[in-house]
Amino acid sequence: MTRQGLAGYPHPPEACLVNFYEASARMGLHQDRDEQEFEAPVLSLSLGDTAVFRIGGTQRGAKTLSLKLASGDALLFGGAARRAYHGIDRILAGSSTLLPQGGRINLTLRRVTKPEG
Ligand SMILES: O=C(O)CCC(=O)C(=O)O
Repeated sequence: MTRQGLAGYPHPPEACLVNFYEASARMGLHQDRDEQEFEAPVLSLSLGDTAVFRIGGTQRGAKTLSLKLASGDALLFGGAARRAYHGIDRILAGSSTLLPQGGRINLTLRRVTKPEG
């Protein structure tokens, strides 16, 4: 792996958001737009139970597609997908034994500020 790592972006992330999903948890469709730097992809790492993930376009109401994110999966929101609406429809309880109590952990690593220079 190069210094740019999975994200293919030459500056380190500045924040890691940790979400824990119990079996009944959902996350509605939203855009990640709190950061100042949109050239950097958001790197999403999934641990534990599989999630049914939904992603659409950059406009609310655009066509969406659904995919399963299993434990160990890494997903990059980069390029046009950086501002795509996305969310979690459901958690498939019991699909992983990684977390003894079940559930899912999602880590999103984010560059927040624009690099200087
Ligand atoms: O849990 C996921 O895979 C998505 C997390 C997410 O959309 C977010 O933290 O903004």
